[in-house]
Amino acid sequence: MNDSYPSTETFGALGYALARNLFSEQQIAELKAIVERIYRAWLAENRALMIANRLVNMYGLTDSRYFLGEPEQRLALFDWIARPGLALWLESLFGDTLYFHNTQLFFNPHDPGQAPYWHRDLQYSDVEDRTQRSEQGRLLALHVRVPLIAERGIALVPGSHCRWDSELERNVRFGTNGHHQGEDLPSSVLIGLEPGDALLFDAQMLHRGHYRDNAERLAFDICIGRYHPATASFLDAAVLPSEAEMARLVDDRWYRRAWRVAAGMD
Ligand SMILES: O=C(O)CCC(=O)C(=O)O
Repeated sequence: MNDSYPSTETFGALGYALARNLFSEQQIAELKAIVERIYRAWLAENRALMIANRLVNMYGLTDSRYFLGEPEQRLALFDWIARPGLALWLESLFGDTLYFHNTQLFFNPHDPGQAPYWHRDLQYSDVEDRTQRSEQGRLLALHVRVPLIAERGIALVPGSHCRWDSELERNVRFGTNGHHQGEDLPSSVLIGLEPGDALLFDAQMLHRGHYRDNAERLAFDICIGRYHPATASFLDAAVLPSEAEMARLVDDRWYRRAWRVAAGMD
């Protein structure tokens, strides 16, 4: 990446920012080796569930259960996530206020006919839609998408992080009044990504994955946020580094703040 961090002022207006070539080939290869090992372990346990429930992602890749006998690899993953290139970029946008919330890995559905779906992330939680709407200006839940394979890509509705749905968007998002969640939305953009790129987006903006045109997909999402009572309760301490592990990390700030959130101290 060149010397200035991208899209500082546009994130506020669009709800996303793209950093091309933020990571080197070597950095992506290191991450991919760790993520693929965890994905294989998860698949070995969850393949039937993945097919039956039509899953397109797994989460909690930093959970200590994936690192039994591999403690150094867990440290490497925490360091990879909070690496200076990423931490400094996010700090330039949001100050030193963020905490590490979780990770997710998005892959293609088992059924190639399965359609992707427009949503705002919290719609799959027990936080009521009207609370999401009224708290929208105070929520900051972010994804940093790190594609491990080139993908075309993810669809976003720019600006939808700071307004609520139009009638059409609402009907599409909930599949009501003859609409379905996979249909195209006007003014959406489809963003193609290459390994090395990072796409930062607001998890509460309208977004949809894109499965067709991608023979295979492996998109590692780092979930980072600012404390809010509606999202803090979803933080699982099992995905956080221990005190001894944090002492060995290059930058432990996102993780220390996460422990404060987990303890209800923020
Ligand atoms: O890429 C996908 O399949 C969907 C992405 C998504 O919903 C998310 O990152 O929250």
